[in-house]
Amino acid sequence: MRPATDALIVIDVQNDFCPGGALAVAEGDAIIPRINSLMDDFATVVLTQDWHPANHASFAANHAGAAPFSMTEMPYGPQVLWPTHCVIGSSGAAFHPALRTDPAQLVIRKGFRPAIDSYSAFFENDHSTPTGLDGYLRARGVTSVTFVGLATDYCVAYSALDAAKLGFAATVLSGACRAIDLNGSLAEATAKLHAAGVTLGN
Ligand code: VGL
Ligand code: ZN
Repeated sequence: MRPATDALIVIDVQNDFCPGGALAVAEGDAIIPRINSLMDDFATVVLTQDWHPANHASFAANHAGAAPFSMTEMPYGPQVLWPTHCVIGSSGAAFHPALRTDPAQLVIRKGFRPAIDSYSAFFENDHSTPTGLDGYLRARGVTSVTFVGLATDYCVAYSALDAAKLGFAATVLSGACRAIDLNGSLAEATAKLHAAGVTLGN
């Protein structure tokens, strides 16, 4: 068992990010047994859930003529236009059935505002609208956070970068994550994680 100051944050292990899902990450489901057993080592376990309304601005389908995986400009900066995924209440938005959810004390839902995407578990993509996770962890005395889940180069990386910025000791266990790797996004995310002092483990 890790010290009570350590939390495990499980990012977006949802059907739509697993094989057969709307935004499937290769081998996304392969990490689940490892994540399930890691949960036994942590007194604090948080799950995140990507949770978008059908009219969400990150969906290519909501931009006339836009192809999935193309880029657009949002008021807060560049944004990938994704295939429609993790629509609120859909089976694609549900946690993968093999993922243990009982050990989690908190589920953070993110990306529910139509006009703004939210990769990070801490802040939406404007880097200023909070999800509340920072306050929750601090109130529980957490100082160190370990990230696992999907996808390494988007929601996991953004979460770990924000954690480091907020002063938490942050670790990403790459072996318990899988990446989308769109146009070099995995190499870019890895470089940013190193530069931010995030520990990369296996
Ligand atoms: C994610 C793209 C869009 C993720 C979520 O969980 O990494 N990626 N929404
Ligand atoms: Zn999303």
